[in-house]
Amino acid sequence: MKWSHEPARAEDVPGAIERTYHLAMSPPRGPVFVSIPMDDWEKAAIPRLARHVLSRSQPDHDALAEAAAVLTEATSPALVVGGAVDRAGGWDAAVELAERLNGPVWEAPAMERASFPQDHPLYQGALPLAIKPLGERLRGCDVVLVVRVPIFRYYPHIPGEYLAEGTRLIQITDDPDEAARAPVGTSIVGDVASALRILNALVPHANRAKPEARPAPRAPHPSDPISIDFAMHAIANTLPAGTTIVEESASSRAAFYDQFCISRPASYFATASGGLGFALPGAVGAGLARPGTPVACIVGDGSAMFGIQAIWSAAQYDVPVAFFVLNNGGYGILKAFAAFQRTPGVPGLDLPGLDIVTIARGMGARAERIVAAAELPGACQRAFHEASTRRCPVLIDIAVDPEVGMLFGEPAPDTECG
Ligand SMILES: Cc1ncc(C[n+]2csc(CCOP(=O)(O)OP(=O)(O)O)c2C)c(N)n1
Repeated sequence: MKWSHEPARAEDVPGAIERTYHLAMSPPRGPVFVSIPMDDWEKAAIPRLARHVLSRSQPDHDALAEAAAVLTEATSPALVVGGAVDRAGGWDAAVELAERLNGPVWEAPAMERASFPQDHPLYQGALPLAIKPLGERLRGCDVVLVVRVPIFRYYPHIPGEYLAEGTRLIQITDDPDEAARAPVGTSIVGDVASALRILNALVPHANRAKPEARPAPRAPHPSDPISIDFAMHAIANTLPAGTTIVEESASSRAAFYDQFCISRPASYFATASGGLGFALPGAVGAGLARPGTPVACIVGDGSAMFGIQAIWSAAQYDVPVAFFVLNNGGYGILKAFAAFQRTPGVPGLDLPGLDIVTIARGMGARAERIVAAAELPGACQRAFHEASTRRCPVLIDIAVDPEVGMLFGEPAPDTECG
């Protein structure tokens, strides 16, 4: 919460509401809370004129000129983009800078939006969500420019070096708090899109060899039980043009990144923090905000239950979202996490007795359950078609293989806090 406030006098309420609005909308945007005592509404307010607050702040030019010089002289620079680049309207500027550097581009771990075309030859994928593997992934880069990325988000604790020796990190962020708490590097605070444009004017096209392209994703074959790779593949291959994707797929996220290719700004949304319950209402919000365009919601069965009533809202407001529930019958990621932490058999991680199709129908959606891989592509097509022609939510409950892999492929290192 950026600010929380209760006005002392009734006549201060309009000003407080306006203040919360301007504060919420100033970078870094975020929630603000104002509490209004219940009898204040009846009091006469002091009239106020509408105001504008223009809160875009320019980053320090000298600091950017120095960063540009460091990037120009680097032998193997890399760019890491965070979701807020897209939010700031910096997608094209990020592509231009990457092409000037001719270096690899990664997305931040657990990004909430895509900020770089994933079919671009410089794109390398998302960084891993743990200290040691992330540091190792960036090993060999002498300068890493991270743009509007918290450095970094980590989930399992795998101790190691934040960055390999010899790697220098420069962060650009519009969030002074993010800059202050970063464990490594130099931070430049200011509007991210402006910073990228200024760097583009200062950094010449480099003469470096192009980094190796990342390996092409596997094309999975249909098999029963439905593998998570095939489920993602089937959904990705039936997406209508211009689909907005809202995703909360926990243990299936790696398969999502493999099989989907986000190549347009503002077309992919996920939770920024990992708190569940974002995807279903987020997808309905996207559908309301973008009438007439397709919306796909890709969500785990556990995550779906944190916001399941959003289906009712979609039905009531005729929002044509196609919901795809990856149903592995439990909290797969937590099972993987338990195995990773050498504590297998943690109770309470199964979700038996849930009939998501009946729940969805009960709230006004059309819904079907798919257990055979061969039937999935057709069901995905039907979902998009029915959602758009009938203008209603459609849900496909996909019974996927409940087997989940180990996080990072092996148990946590045997350390005090690992
Ligand atoms: C509000 C909230 N409660 C609990 C958690 C802990 N949590 C993280 S992932 C997860 C399970 C997600 O299950 P599901 O969506 O079925 O995906 P799966 O892990 O099976 O792929 C839980 C409960 C959380 N992140 N947020």
